Amino acid sequence: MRALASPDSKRCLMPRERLLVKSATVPGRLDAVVVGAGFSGLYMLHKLRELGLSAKVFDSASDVGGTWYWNRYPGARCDIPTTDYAYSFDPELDKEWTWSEKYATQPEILDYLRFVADRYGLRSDIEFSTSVTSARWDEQENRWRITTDRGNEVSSRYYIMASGCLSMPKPPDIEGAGRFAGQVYFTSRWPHEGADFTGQRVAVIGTGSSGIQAIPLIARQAGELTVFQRTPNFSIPAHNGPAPADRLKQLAEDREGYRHAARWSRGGIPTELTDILGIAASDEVRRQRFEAAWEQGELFAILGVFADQGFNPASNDIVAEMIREKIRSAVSDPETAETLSPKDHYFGTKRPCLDTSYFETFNLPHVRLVDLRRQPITSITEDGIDTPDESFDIDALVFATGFDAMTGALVGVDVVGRDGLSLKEKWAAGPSTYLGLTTVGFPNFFMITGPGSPSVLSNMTVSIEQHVEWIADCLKDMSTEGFETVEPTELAESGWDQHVRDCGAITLYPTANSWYMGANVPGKPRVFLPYIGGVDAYRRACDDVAAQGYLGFRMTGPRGDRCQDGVIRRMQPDVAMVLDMIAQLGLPPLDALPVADARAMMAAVATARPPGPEVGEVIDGVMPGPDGDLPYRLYRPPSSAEGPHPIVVYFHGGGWVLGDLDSDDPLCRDLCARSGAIVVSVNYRHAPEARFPAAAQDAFTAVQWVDANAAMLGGIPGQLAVAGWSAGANIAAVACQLARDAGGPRLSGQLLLTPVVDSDMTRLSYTENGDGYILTTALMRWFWDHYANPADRGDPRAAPLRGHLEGLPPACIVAADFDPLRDDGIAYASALGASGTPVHLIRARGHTHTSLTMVDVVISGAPVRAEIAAALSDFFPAVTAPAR
Ligand code: NA7
Repeated sequence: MRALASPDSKRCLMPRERLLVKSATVPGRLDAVVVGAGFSGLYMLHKLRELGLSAKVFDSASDVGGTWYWNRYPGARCDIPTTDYAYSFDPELDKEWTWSEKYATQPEILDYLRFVADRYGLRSDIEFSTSVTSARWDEQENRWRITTDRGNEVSSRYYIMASGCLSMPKPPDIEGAGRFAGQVYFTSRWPHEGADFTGQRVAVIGTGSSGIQAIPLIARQAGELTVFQRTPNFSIPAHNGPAPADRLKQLAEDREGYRHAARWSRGGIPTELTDILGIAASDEVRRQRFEAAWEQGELFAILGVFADQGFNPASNDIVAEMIREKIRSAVSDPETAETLSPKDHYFGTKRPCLDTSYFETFNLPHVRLVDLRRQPITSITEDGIDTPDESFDIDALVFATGFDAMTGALVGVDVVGRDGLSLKEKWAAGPSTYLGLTTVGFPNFFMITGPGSPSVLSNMTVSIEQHVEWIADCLKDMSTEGFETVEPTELAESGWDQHVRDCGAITLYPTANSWYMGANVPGKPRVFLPYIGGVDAYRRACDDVAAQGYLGFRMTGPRGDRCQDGVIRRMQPDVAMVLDMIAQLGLPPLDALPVADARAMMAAVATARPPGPEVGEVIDGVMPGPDGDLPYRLYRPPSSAEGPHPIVVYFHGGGWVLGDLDSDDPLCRDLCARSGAIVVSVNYRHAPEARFPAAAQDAFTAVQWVDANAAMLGGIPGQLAVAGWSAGANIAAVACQLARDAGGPRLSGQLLLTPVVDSDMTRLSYTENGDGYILTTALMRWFWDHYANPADRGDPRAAPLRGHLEGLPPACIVAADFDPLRDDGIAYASALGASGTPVHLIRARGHTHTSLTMVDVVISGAPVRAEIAAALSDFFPAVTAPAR
């Protein structure tokens, strides 16, 4: 082992760092106060010292350790392999500590943190057994005034909460909780001297991670053990033992490479992600992947059996059912097994657990499970626990009832920012943060692993290091540039909150009553608290913020202010993911290909996508066109919706060059199933074989034919609308103008999905989005060149925006944020509106030109398509749409 660093090593600053030294040594005046001496607080203190800043850490515990100081219950271990659950900032430190097991016990992790504290001489700046009770921002001084329960008051430039995500125990919310006269234990506040349950009648309330870890060990001692379970939890065997050999080998061969991979992984552990979809895999593949993950005994393995299990209920259920099977085979009594089998939430949406013989414990004759759903606790009494039918006399009661997670410790301190607003008040309806690190109204205030950061969904140590390093870099940059305060802007914060919500919304997580959702604490707002976009994506966002001059932060100082306002992530997360995946395929741009090859590529891509929803019936046919037959495909709504139905004539996208009846098939199914209308998708003639105005002529002819044959098609005569996507929306809009000019057919509406309505490619959306979102400016140019001569491009049959816009049917226009055609759509909506046409403009926030059509791939498109379908149904007010 290397000699311990001198506690004074912080004074040995490199010349560059000397610049950062503040006027630190005035008693009671500090550069930084940190709350908490766990993993976060210790590393934060170390970094602050490296910067030459004066800092003090306060912790209510009598030693370092944070969560590992308090959670001393029997069986307490981490549930991330300890090879990964360690600091990586100092390779020497990393090499000096060897864990004894795959999942280290609480005493060993606590020893590790003590070792770290001593190695860096951190204790001299930590005040133990001291809680920070309030922190108030002093507007005059630009400093925090911080008071402790020992009556100390300190003034600090920065205030950093390193108070942990699971550190504020949830107060017992059970009738009579304080009444029990025997021994009472909380897993989160276990006595240092331990507990001896030998021969006792013990009750444990709670079957989360803590309960599941503690119960098998308590059962070994207890004379009788009764477990009171409200919600059964998914748990997999930890298969604890020596640290995994493969990881040790990787670390030995390339420690830095391994740690780097962890930092840029999805969850903070280097893991190979699968692209196998549960719904598409064979039974054999499903079983093989599941059993391998089960054997591995790691949370990220079982959470990653299939790529879609976090999103797709059917895929999730495959994994869930296999776990339930395992529970049934482990527990001898079928009724107990059933009670232990989780069925009320999707696997992973409540924190899954790792256990050692948890389920098998219920086979022991002295262990009993009480299902609180069937037999709720009416009261805790002096002697035990009462339920409606039974009283349980006990000697000891263990509460394993969890925490006020993620926000409890933060609002537990009276933190008051600008204008006297407290953090508790600000967050009354749920937390709001920028990057989970900062929050508006609280200058120079940082949270480590706060809500809105990956924190509890990741390997905490990796997330902690990233936060600490980001904060340290920020303080360093501020100092270098002469700024004294930093605070996020409203715009940046609301943008981040939205992004955090968007990321959660595409997963199954918000469906569960979990502590991720604040649902375990009565009265707590139901908000999905962590950021689920991944450690890698999150780190990239934080880095981008810094690289863009601290985008979304206002910095002030004696030399002036700086504010680069903006939103760091506006794109829907699944759209960004799909774009990344497409980029990785390295496909050539369509506009670089001959038309035949471009068509072949599009067709090949289409074969790999999900088929879209079931509809009642699909019929292929042909209709007469101006120059030969036009193929069509008719989609009838699911049989539950009785016909006849309104009809929508639909034209596919593809720049007048690409596409066919198959290309938009999932979208047509989706529109049909959601709106309850018959969709007739028409394949029109394509360029360059048939140039302008062939496609437009075909569209109008198709509309006329469908109108004339509505009854034969199962439609309601006179209830006809047109729809299209992209170039298909172009010819749909043109067909409306031609129908008006021809005096019919009378159309009930036009649905224009990200339409081309003009040949002018100079609108701002072309500049902003013309490169990199599949439909590029170059591709639009390629389309136009194939479709229409320059001289024709101003013709209203090519550019309907330039036509007469009076007397047209009501319109629903969809404009996507990241689409070169966004402003085309908006311009058409406003021009139609100005001409007296009712217009419903749907802004597809965070979407691209193509993403809304990616049914069952881009999940965030589903609510937008629901809105589109509702607008489509509204074209036919006399007809009842199916329940949505
Ligand atoms: P958890 O995971 O929140 O588990 C708490 C357990 O206590 C859970 O089974 C709860 O049931 C149960 N509980 C809570 N309140 C009650 C009441 N009033 N009556 C009955 N049962 C109750 O906390 P843990 O300490 O186990 O684990 C926290 C995290 O630490 C863990 O996820 C790891 O990340 C480490 P519920 O599910 O709410 O119905």
